[in-house]
Amino acid sequence: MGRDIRVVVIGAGMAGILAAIKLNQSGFRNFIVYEKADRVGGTWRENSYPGLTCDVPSHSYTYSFEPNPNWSHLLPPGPEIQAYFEGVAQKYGVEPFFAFNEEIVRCAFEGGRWHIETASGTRDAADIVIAATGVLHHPNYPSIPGLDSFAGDCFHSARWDHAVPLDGQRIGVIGTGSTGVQIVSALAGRAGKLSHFQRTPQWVMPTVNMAFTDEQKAAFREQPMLLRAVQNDPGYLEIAWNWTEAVVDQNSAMIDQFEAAGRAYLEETVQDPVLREKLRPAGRAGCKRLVQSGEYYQAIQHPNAALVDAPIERVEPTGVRTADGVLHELDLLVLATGFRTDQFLRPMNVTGRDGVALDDAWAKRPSAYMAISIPEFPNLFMLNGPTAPVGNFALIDVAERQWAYIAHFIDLIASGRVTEVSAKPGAFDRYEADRIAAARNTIWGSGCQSWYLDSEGVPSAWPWSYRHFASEMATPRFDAYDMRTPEMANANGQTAAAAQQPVPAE
Ligand code: N01
Repeated sequence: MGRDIRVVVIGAGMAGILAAIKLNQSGFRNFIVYEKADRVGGTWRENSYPGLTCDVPSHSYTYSFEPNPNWSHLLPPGPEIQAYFEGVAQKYGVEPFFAFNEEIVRCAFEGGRWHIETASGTRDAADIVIAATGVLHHPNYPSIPGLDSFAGDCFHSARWDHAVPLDGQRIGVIGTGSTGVQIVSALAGRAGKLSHFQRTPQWVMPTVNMAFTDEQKAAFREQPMLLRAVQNDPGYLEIAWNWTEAVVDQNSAMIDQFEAAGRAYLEETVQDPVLREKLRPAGRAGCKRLVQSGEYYQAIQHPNAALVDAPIERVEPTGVRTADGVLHELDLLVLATGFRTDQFLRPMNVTGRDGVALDDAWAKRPSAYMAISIPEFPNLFMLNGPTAPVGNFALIDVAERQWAYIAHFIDLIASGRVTEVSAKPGAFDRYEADRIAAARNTIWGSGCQSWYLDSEGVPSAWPWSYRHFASEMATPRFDAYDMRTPEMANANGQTAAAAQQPVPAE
């Protein structure tokens, strides 16, 4: 290392823990992870609703370097994932690098460094900022008339109040995404009456969440090769990678196969023809994120459960009034209404070179070259940032590949050969134009409403195959970056002109 650089990581979720471990392992000690909450875990800390389960297989939803022989199920329950992240942070000795209850409110690139301020007044200055702030964590509160007038308990699925009783209660759940489906599946046998308010029927893929036996877990513990083999299960990886090729092509045969499987499952599982038609999805499978559940269709047929597909007209003090005039009386109303996914990094006040505001740079839509770097925001690198692969894929693998890419730039800056790195505006513009063109042909652009879409209806997820993503992350195009050298800073002051620099040899 040529100089002792300081790195600030924002967020102690899955990606922030990864950054801390990788920095520490690479010999960096002058870094800190600011976290607004009081412990690690990100989305798995914030979500604690009944039935919370990851629909990516547990051994794939695992850091590559820290396999876990003890996963209880094929699909891991949320609390187990939270415990895994806490355990990994502890095992890798990165806890001393976390600063909890520190919400960053301002990040400004001034005089060649990032100046950081937290809500509690802490100030810091860093050479590099890693944004590991996550995607799905700003609750989307629906604007339903009268919502505030509800006299019972009401909360968003990511703000679960565990003091509120559930057994025997009249519970309403709004939303039929993965979250609403998991909550309804968990509560059907517990609620006195469960009303599931559906605006749009979903494609539901049958999934069996097999428990690992004690013998299997013992074998994983005793045979590291076996554990590695399960973690890198070629069968699962092939389906998952092929799926990423299917979703970027609206005419893919694989999507037809998934639709056939979803239809067959609906026919086989739901007896009442009226209910079956209410549940029948209209658009293409995968347009909204696929819901995977082996329990939901059974749960909604529970004698105490009802699917309400009449549109919600308003909320009244005693319940939800639907457009057919029916008042659904409730003790508890759960808003499983998703997240605001346009809020990357915000509400932080972020300004780049020459005071350019992130809100202005992203006035149209949040984006970043290769989902990593924004022109004129030097040395700011994002993990799971805008336009990164999302949707039915393991975000841990995404973040690990992104880290390998970002590490090249961290090393260059630490070597002292380069002081400032950010995507060139031209490279970013070409990336955006290609990305938007490709995005329109993805399944997410096939005509449904979902959190994948930006304000102009353009899907914001990585619109190419995962193989392409893996290849881009493995071989950064250094010539797409504006890299400033110490000589330029000396010649022109800290804000040297953005000349087309030869790429420093790796
Ligand atoms: O949110 P969503 P989610 N009136 O946006 C409805 C991840 N996740 O929390 O479809 C009535 O998918 C809305 O209706 P419609 C995963 O990436 C992962 O369920 O727009 N309804 C929809 O039904 C997932 O994709 C796991 O018509 C309203 C629902 O609310 C992401 O989180 C588990 C409404 C929102 O669905 C988000 O899932 C759980 C209104 N005013 C979640 N406003 C894993 O297993 C919204 N809706 C990894």
